[in-house]
Amino acid sequence: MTGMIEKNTRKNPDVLQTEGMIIKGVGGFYYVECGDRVYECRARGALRGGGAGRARITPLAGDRCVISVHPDGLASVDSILERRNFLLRPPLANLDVLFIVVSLRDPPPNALTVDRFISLAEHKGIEPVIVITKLDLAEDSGFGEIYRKAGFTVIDADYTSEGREFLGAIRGVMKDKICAFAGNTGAGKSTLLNALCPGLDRETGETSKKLGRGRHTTRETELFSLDSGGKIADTPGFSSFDGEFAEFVYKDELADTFREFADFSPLCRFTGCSHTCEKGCEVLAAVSRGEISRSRHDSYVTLYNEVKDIKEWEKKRAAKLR
Ligand SMILES: Nc1nc2c(ncn2[C@@H]2O[C@H](COP(=O)(O)OP(=O)(O)O)[C@@H](O)[C@H]2O)c(=O)[nH]1
Ligand SMILES: [Mg+2]
Ligand SMILES: [Zn+2]
Repeated sequence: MTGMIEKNTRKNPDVLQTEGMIIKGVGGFYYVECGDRVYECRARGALRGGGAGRARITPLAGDRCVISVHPDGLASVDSILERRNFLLRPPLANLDVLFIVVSLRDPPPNALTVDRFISLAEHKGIEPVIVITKLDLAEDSGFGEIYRKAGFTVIDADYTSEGREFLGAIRGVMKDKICAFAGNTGAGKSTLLNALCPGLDRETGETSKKLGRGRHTTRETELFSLDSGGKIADTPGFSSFDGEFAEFVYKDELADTFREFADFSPLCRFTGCSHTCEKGCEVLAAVSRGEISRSRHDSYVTLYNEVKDIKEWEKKRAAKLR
């Protein structure tokens, strides 16, 4: 229940507590949306999460929280409610959908980049949705099909199509969800964002070049509301994981982030099969029969090799850094 001031705190009857969502954090302030109001709030001391350990946490855009509103209009964040998931880069909590934007040309599609995004999204319980752009510049010679076959929603963002029905399809997926766009620089994320919410008017390729902005413009992650329902994160830092990959899916969990393996992996001859080279591997058999795309399996093997030598102690150290 948001939007309404719900109850008085016992300590001070003039202080009202309510629940909302952080839509932006900047310079020690958090902007918390409660229904149709946004409160500028300070975080009150160290905040603790709602999870089992109630560890200290840094509030993120997307976090649900309880705030106190004082009679003089000042407001503060009291606590962060339990998160469904969170990402370090871009800093976002409770993401429902990750739109992976991939252009058929300029730049050409890179299956490994797409599969890396998908794997991380699946690992975090975020639904990956593939959006294909620049269909006016090149034929789709089967890229979208790889992902449709693997069980993903694939949306063709053809701006030349009559009525641009794909926008309706994307809005439909976004309804009541927290969403973000990922994809290589130049894939068409800002263009798509502008088409979905014209009021936002994000810089696209040409303008950002003209202004000489680099890749790492520091702007805070902010959630915008769509008129059609749902929230979209404007995340300048979410263009590509290459070279700045902050999070891994470890090898024991990796196969589970390739959803089309699920029909076959339980049938492998050996438990603990890595599905990379083993005799009696049913995933490999499905690849050779064409039931799993070779391109998807190639990405799996690449990601597996990246993480296979990470030791337990290194995992623990990485977990502490979070
Ligand atoms: N022809 C064509 N150009 C596009 C399409 N989508 C985006 N662009 C152009 O591609 C360039 C990069 O797009 P932009 O939205 O800035 O990509 P971003 O880096 O992912 O935000 C811009 O010049 C856009 O106008 C498309 O579907 N077709
Ligand atoms: Mg952009
Ligand atoms: Zn196997």
